Amino acid sequence: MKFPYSILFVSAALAACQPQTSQPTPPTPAPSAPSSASSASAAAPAIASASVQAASETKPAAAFGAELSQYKAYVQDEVAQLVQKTQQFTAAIKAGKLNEAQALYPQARAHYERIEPIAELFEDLDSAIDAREDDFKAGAKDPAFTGFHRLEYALWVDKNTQGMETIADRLNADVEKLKNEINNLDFPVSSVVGGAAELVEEIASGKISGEEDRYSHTDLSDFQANMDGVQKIVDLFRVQIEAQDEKMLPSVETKIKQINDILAKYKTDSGFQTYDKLSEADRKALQAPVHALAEDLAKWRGLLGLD
Ligand SMILES: [Cu+2]
Repeated sequence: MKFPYSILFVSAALAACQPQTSQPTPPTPAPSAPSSASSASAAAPAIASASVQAASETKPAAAFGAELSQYKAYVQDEVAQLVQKTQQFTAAIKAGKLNEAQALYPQARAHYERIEPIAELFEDLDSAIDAREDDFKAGAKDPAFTGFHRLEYALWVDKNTQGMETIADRLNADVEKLKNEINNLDFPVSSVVGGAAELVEEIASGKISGEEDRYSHTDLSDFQANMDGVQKIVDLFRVQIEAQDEKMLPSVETKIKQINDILAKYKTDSGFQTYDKLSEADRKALQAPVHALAEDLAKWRGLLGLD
């Protein structure tokens, strides 16, 4: 689950951006319109026009078409695998095969966690697929609680898959819906770049506690998948970032390597060691480079002229 951020900003910016591709920017009419990014906390349409202006001074969002279509192909490929693995996972649940379902759980999730940087673009499906029990009044047994973590609860806490057929079917339907939605979705470049930074920050400040996979403790598999998804975005924009700031890319790559090296220590034949085996010091050692990476990535939208 990725916490949504400034969804209003994103849709306002998008709406404002679309005519941009065929028409020149109209002159800013209102004298009250913000003249600098620092006044960007005003009303949403004003923020949008300020961001469009800033972007067109450096590089118009339309110029990232090649990167965005590459990214979309990556997301589509991950979601296709998500659909397939989720079918296997839920088939094991419906057949009452506890061990098999437990083994498939992190494998299916990995395909979802790789596309988590853009999860705020499909907020409703994100909560249906990846919400935690904290989001529900009655907690884990709340009838509205669906998705991976509800099934995780059945597999590791109840150790019983009885009554989970409906949740299993719903998860299959939701990932299928996601696949169709992705096909028709425009990925705003600021959401892709900003989403990567937000996700890494969320790992450092939230996921690091083990909250995401609290019943199964398969968190390290999710972290690795998140990092894979972030790496993909870093790779897409490396040329532009290098052109803007020559120290930024080596700095980011050093941190990604530090994180991947730490994760590699916990690899097993079947995936990763469970997260409950990590001491407080182990978690802190992982948190430090993740936090530092988040700080670097937070500058990328600005470097790309998207703020
Ligand atoms: Cu998640």
